[in-house]
Amino acid sequence: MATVTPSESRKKVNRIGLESKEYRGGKTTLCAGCGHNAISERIIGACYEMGVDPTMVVKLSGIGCSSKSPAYFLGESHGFNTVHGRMPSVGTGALLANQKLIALGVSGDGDTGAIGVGQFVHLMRRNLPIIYIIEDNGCYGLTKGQFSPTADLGSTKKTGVVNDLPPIDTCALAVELGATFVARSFSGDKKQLLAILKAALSHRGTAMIDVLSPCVTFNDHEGSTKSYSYAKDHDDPLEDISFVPFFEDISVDYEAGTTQAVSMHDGSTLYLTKLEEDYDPLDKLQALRVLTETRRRGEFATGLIYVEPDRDDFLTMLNIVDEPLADLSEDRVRPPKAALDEIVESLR
Ligand SMILES: Cc1ncc(C[n+]2csc(CCOP(=O)(O)OP(=O)(O)O)c2C)c(N)n1
Ligand code: SF4
Ligand SMILES: [Mg+2]
Repeated sequence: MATVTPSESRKKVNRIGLESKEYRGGKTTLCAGCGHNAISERIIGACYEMGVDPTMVVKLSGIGCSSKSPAYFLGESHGFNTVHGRMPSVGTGALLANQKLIALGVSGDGDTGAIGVGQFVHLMRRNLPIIYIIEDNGCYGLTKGQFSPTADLGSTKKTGVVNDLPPIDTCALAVELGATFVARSFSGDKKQLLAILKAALSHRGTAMIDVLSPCVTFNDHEGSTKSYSYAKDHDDPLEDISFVPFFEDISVDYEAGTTQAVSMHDGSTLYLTKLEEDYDPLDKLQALRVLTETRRRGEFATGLIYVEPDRDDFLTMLNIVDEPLADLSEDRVRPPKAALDEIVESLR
């Protein structure tokens, strides 16, 4: 019989008997201070606290630094790093094959808002049971910082190029298209993001979460004392072109109903407005109004913006059998010859 040492008996486990470390993945290769790393930590925390069985999770992503991040959490789960912007269709296939899976998707603002916008639009309409996180840094981090479709109008790149296109608000788009759970948070707001992720894990339907997540390496500009170029002039190791500067994680904690100004590494300021405690997320018109009004003031509304808890999800609507299609024997998924003959005969 195995003996249990005192330290083993003291290990903290969740409701399915797993320790927090069993929800971890590989070591991150993203830049230090990248908001995406903080989001991975919250995903680990939410799955641990909710007692999610990691072996029943399928992690899905597209292409980008954000889409690499599923490698850094839930190492025991299934994973599919799809083609750029094509996570929704692969996720749909995975859930049709096995509707017992918990689908957890991570995309980027480029992956979702540019090449993947067509798939995103239809995913939001269908209410597939999937958590769809956009790690939103306003740029294509992996390909060195080009503007993405969520970049603010008038924002500048370090080359001085000005973005002259208006941004897509993915939350407003998702609400408008019929998504049944729409939230926004900031990678550095541990408490709020954890709460939103836990709520998303309890939702049956598409849970779309836009998480503002600073790219510390490319989303910067000249003149800032915290910018890449400033650091480059003041730090010898930066002679090496492959050097990526080290930045501290940005962390915030602010009250419901207040606006918090957050200084970003590039010297710019992000204004986050937390929804009031008595805000009613069931009211769709109010959700769209709040998103529009905060955006006009140059702020981002954060919190659970909209939820419609009772709508049938896509798999229920399709009325497919409860058993995973992947487990059905061939005679149950393939009509016998006699049935096919009957159909052909009826068409004569
Ligand atoms: C079909 C295709 N087109 C273009 C690319 C180049 N590419 C790789 S990642 C990326 C954008 C990533 O941006 P985002 O989704 O915002 O992720 P981030 O790196 O900012 O986290 C692009 C355009 C690609 N890999 N595949
Ligand atoms: S380039 Fe930007 S988005 Fe990519 S890992 Fe570095 S900080 Fe994160
Ligand atoms: Mg991006």
